[in-house]
Amino acid sequence: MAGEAQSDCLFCKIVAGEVPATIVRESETTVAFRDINPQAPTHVLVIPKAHYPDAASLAAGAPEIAADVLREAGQVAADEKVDGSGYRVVFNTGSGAGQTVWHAHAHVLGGRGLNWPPG
Ligand code: IU
Repeated sequence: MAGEAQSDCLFCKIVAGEVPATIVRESETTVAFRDINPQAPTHVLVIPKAHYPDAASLAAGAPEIAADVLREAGQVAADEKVDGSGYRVVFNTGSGAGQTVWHAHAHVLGGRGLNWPPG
């Protein structure tokens, strides 16, 4: 069923506390933790606790949780004090765009200059 934890999903395991992560924020519906391979001084992932494979399926299946993810991404930026200088919220969607983990997640990147267009 949509949203149910998947036994083979790394991020579901982080939500369940079965895999360690450096958690920086948690809400009723979301968890935010530091990316293990940071691409910027601030690189935090915000994920829904419920399992949806990507941002589009999250937005279609649970739009209120998608809004929670975006709100928490903004809170992470404020907590990390990168909101003043500018930051980026990215949902890689599909392998061609670099998605490697099939549990929806927002990358919150900041603390350095960010080029446009992205690579
Ligand atoms: P992507 O958009 O699906 O490529 O992002 C997945 C991210 O998850 C990527 O930046 C990884 O460094 C990150 N990550 C992690 O933080 N912890 C893990 O155990 C694994 C991946 I595997």
